[in-house]
Amino acid sequence: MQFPKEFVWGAAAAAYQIEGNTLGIDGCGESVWDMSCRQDGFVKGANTGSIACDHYHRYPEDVAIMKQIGLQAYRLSIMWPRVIPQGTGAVNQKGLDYYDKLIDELLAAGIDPWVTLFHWDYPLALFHRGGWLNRDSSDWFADYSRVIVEKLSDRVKHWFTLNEQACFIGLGHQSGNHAPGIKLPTREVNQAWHNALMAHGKAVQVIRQYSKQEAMVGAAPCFRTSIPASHNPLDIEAARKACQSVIDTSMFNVSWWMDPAIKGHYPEDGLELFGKDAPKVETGDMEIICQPLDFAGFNCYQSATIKADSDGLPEHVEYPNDYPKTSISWPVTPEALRWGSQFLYEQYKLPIVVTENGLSLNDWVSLDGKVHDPKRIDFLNRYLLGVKQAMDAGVDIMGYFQWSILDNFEWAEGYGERFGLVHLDYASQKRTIKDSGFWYRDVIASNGQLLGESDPMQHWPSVDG
Ligand code: GBH
Repeated sequence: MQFPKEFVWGAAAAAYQIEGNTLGIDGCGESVWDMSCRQDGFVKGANTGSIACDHYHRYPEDVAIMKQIGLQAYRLSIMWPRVIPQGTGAVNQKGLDYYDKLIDELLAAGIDPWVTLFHWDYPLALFHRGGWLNRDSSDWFADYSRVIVEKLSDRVKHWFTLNEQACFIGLGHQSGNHAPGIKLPTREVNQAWHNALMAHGKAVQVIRQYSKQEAMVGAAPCFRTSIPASHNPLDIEAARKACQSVIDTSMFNVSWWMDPAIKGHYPEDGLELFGKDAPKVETGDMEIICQPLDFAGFNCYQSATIKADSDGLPEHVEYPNDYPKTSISWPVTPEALRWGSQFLYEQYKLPIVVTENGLSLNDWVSLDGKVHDPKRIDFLNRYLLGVKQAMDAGVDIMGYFQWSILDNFEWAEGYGERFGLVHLDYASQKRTIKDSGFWYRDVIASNGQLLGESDPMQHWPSVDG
């Protein structure tokens, strides 16, 4: 099993999920997640991100663990209200210094920092000024981005603008189960969507203009992917179609994000589907949104499986009741990476970075003091085979970031879902590297040679019955 020499092996996390120390500590401002966490019943177990993994104080220990695992790169995010407590205006020097020190710590450990500007911790003060619905929101984001880029770009080369717009708009403003927890009519959801796309475009411009070195820029979207039920060309074509078109009014259609960002226009089928609820586009908007990118991020967890019906149209294949699922109840579908990467690459022709992939299990520390998580090893192995298969099929994949380095605050699910390579005892803040963490260390050290050669398509899971 040969991966290219330049293939990047990393892991990821996000500020609000690991840092803690949000509520006024060292001048940190509040985010919409701080607000939603206070709301009765919003987060399971009434958990909040106010302590989380206390990474804000314990980052030297965590970076040492990353080094022990041998990470080549670490994808982190910046908490906007930690740096600019009101979202715009005065900079909190302590907050900015924190990221400065974190970047230095990573570089000293030989780990390349890949920075996401926004991973959902939207400044509460800006939410009260209309948030993403306010047409000024993209300028607020651009101003914030400039502060970060001017401070860190002498050392940071790889940037992501927004993490999963489909989630922070779709789950945050449409279904309402993520912060800020509101349910807007479709028209307004789309306007917030459009403003977030504008924010993406302006942030790319800021990075290009103010970076102190040549920067590589992308975003980290998530979306509905599909796997063909068999290698029959009709099934493959149906899966491609299901993945590439706008099929519903959810925000999880890949082209609804990627077409504007990469091609400079909303997709026709989406405009037709949304009709009068489509975003209002002003002159010049698309030129801002559509900026040249260096790679396409891809957050990948699960996929639907699609076969061709008698007319060749996409038809969902239901997973049987006993189909393997993660603890959060997502189906285990390794080929999501095999086919998702290919469909994305065909459509947008950008090198792909797998910006997130992982699974939640109910892990615990065993009596021998270790965390045995063979299922996670198996899962990651299978999904990584999917990456390799896509590469063998000609898809350009630059690297892979496991989600996540640490067990952490899983948003509305609270601390009940553990995605980490490293176990967190939240009461004592003790870290324990799981078996999968040691396994990933060996995978990295062997540049992927350790992965088995088996073909997940032929062995498991089989939905053909
Ligand atoms: C990511 O969200 C986040 O970036 C990260 O912060 C989080 O901790 C991690 O994953 C684990 O959840 O197929 O149309 O039904 C991913 C959340 C999961 C949201 C899959 C969309 C299904 C979309 N996504 N989900 S669809």
